[in-house]
Amino acid sequence: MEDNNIQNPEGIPAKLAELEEDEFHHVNNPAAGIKPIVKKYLSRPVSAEQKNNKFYFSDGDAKVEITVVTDEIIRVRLAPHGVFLDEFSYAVPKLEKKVSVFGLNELEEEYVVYTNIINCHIRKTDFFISFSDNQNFITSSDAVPMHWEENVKFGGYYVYCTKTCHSNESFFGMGDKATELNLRGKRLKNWNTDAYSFAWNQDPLYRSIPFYISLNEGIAHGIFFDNTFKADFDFGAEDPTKTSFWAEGGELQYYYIHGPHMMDVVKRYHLLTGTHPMPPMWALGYHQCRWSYYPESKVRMVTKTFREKKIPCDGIYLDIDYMDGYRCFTWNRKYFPDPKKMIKELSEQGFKTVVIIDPGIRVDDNYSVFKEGKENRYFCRRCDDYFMEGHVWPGRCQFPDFTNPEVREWWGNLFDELVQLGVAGVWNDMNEPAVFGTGTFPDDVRHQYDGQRGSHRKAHNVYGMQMVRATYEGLRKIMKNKRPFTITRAGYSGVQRFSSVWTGDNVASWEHLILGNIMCQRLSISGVSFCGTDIGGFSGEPDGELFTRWIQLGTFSPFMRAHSAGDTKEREPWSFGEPYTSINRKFIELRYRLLPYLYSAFWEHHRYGFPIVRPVVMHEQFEPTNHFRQDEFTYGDKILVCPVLAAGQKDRKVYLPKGKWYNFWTHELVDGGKELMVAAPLETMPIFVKAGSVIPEYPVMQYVGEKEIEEVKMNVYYSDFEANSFIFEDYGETFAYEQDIYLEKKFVVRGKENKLTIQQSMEGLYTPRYENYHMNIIGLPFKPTRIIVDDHEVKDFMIASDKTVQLKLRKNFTQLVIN
Ligand code: MIG
Repeated sequence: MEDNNIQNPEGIPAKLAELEEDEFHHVNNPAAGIKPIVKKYLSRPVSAEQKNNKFYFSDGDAKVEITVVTDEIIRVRLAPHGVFLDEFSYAVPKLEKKVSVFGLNELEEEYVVYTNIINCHIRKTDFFISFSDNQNFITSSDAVPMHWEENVKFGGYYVYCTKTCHSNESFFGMGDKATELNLRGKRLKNWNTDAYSFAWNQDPLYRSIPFYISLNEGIAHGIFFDNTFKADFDFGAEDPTKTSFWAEGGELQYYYIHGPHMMDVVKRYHLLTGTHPMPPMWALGYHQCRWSYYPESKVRMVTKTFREKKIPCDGIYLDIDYMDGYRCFTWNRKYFPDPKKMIKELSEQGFKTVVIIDPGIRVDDNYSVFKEGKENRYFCRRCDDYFMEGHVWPGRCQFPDFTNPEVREWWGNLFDELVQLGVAGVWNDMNEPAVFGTGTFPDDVRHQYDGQRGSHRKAHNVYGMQMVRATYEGLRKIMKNKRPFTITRAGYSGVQRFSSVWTGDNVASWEHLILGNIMCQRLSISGVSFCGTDIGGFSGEPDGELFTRWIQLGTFSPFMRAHSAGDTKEREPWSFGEPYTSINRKFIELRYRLLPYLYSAFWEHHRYGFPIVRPVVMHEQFEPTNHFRQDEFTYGDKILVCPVLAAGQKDRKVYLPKGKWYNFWTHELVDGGKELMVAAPLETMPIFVKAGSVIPEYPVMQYVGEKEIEEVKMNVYYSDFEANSFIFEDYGETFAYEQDIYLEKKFVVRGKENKLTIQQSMEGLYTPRYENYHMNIIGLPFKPTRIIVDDHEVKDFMIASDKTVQLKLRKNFTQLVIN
């Protein structure tokens, strides 16, 4: 792109007009003027051919492949000179054909590849590609044909796709971008970057998720541009009538994913790239982190204070200072003389220990990890065959090539000792990869790329994902039937199959609280549901109010961890004194009370591809004003929250989607479809529950597994219509669910003026250990006189002072009728 006006070696300016295409020879012919590099476009398709579910069209030179993947997903690939690369993708592990009815029609003006649901049109005059639904509504269309541009720096092509952008079209997705939720008018880049203290609109950041959702005329579709090179997306920024995406190499390969609902698109994106495995239940609790807790006495002091102050916590983190000279898989014995003993004692107090790991391996012939990597040639090499070195925390380092399956296997096995010491989770940092000074690896570093070969230009964006994959797969093997916990900073589409993520080095400011809220919503609809921010802000100093508001957001982030940089003041939930400590405790307790609800939402994510956090626009995409709402979101599909994002607030405006909602704190029933002013002094935040919901609740515990659960509270929110709820239960820490050992419960709530019926049905092979439910019926509009459970009258119920109806029930009841 920068090389548009190339001059030949003698400095003669290009004379494009005088040259015919055939006469034109690049650098071999210094006498001739060199033609400026121009973009080349597909011209008219002259042939069409079908091979099973793949269709090939050619303009005589370039070829386009259209693959029908499912009824609603079609993949498009371009080969500028007719030769496609081997099928290979880190994002889409296997491309399964799940469609039976499809075919090709040739019409006068176009070819049409069709399924039962969608059509892909290839226009005969100019190779424009467009997609329509079975009502003939065009959802996506090329604004110019697919094109490419030679790049002399690497002797290959930049590849481009440009689509029509409609005047009211909105865009969502793209992972962790630090900007408004609606991406309309933005230009964004994907190139994983260590972005310490990133600013609003700073781009790129740590992850690359080349997937967006478009919303036009109320109809959604998605584009997943599966190309790992440095890539750009332009959502009507340069030209408001065009949406483009392009990459600095690789294939032009994208998936068209049909809606019409945003939720359909997101679910289908998950079908391609996978979902998070079920996390161990403890990983959904509260985590405490800092750079760094050391020595051991400090770790013990912090954990002890949690228990003394009765603030629940499950995870305690060791940042880089636990290592010996920052050498991965070693311990600083001065700070941690007996890690096994410490981890064991922490675990007896209910703490899981999570340790950090970095990709940089110190060049040190007395260090076994380096020695092994060196002997086996596991480290990345430059193309001229020397090992690549760079400086990171340990000093001079070499870096494992995680795109090599043998290296991943080796790396995975290195965790054996940490697991034997009792470590329960691994934090993968600096894996963009980050190198001091230069930022990252030089472009010419070579990667094995699972046998496909690649320079760093191609492997950069997947490096971090392959590191955490190696970590996860290794832990999974070593821990046998126990679920490992991993967290990563860098990632590419599909990283969710291996890890949770945090949004990186944010800042203790209100602006970053706003950003964190947006980024979690965005990550969640981009496949990465298990996400969270550094609560409190990594750099800088929050005051008590900001910290508490951040704890409130974190209570409703799928991953909840407070973290802070080493040069800041202590940052635990009690660091700001009262009233903050008590409010922080109250919200962390709320997190634990809602664990079975979050766990069920996680199952819906894992098994069915639903995002855990859902922006309002996903609930009501037909309402244009919702395209710009980014404060409120639902947590699962029953609870709507709206974090307070500014200082000094006592109330705030909240939009509720249509329907009836209960104020979580007051039980007041309100109508949605409008904005309300909601009280939000520091000790509370706006939380609403959809009428008709059944929300399971655990007793407050200081950590997961502290108590044997004797009964589960079931909060039933009366509705005068029928509503379904769903609850998932299993062992919480094994992979038995993969053998179908779990329980899915369904509740149907049906209310009338003077009658409420609740039905329960169950499916699955798991039996929870508790026997009873404590039913808590909220919002009943009549005074109950008779309660019948499975044909028996229950006399033993109570009406509490807040008018809720309380009773105990056997956990396997099938029908409860209240008159
Ligand atoms: O160069 O391990 O984002 O969470 O505390 C900084 C020290 C390296 C960056 C991570 C941060 C972590 C810090 N790391």
